[in-house]
Amino acid sequence: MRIDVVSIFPEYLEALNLSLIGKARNDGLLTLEVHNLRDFTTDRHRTVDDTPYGGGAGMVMKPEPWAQALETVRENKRPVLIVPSPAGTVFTQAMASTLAQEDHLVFACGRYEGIDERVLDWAEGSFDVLPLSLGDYVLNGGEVAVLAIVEAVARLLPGVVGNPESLVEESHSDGLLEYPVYTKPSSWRNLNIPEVLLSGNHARIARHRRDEQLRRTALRRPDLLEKLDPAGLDAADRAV
Ligand code: 6GU
Repeated sequence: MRIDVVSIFPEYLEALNLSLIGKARNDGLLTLEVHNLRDFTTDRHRTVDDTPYGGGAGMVMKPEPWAQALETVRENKRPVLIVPSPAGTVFTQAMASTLAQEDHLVFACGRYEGIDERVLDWAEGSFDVLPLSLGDYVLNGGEVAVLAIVEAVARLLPGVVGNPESLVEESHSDGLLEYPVYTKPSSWRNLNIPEVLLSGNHARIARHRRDEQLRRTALRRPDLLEKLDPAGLDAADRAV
């Protein structure tokens, strides 16, 4: 997979050199380039923003540098152009799985007052434009969202996560939150792990974990339970 990120704060994206993503890049599983939007300006001051038409607070990102930057990174096919924005569709694990199948993702980091809307209209001609939000709160710019989205997508690429089984039993992979996990010692500061985990009875352990997933999801994320397909629940699930 190829990823290009365009930002006025390329240093923000340096975290993508670290850990699993950094290793995936070194191993050639992922090609990732960060571009400074100001390199695509033509004026002496490298101006990227201007005041909003119609008035109002803050500044809006000018269209010309964006068009230059996006034309430069596009190459030939129709990449997905992800525009992080609190006004986007909320990003989910299902979207991460879909995006992990793509050849080329381009991220356009705007400040939160936003990029001139015509850039997105124009980009529709040669990109699949996807405005994405991390959730219902406001960040100062798209960079932190790019870190989150790139990590969620890149860890699903073949070979990036050492043990692919760890991708199966994790939060959101089956529409539920993950069950709680424990390691040694079995008794710590007078707190004991659930007895069943020491039983060696794999069916009972699986049932216990499933019950914990359901309980935790009902408590913390009742909205996820509403969305579950009832056909995926067994009689024991319904009893929890
Ligand atoms: Cl993707 N961008 C910005 N600027 N703020 C956000 C967001 C994204 N998601 C939640 N808040």
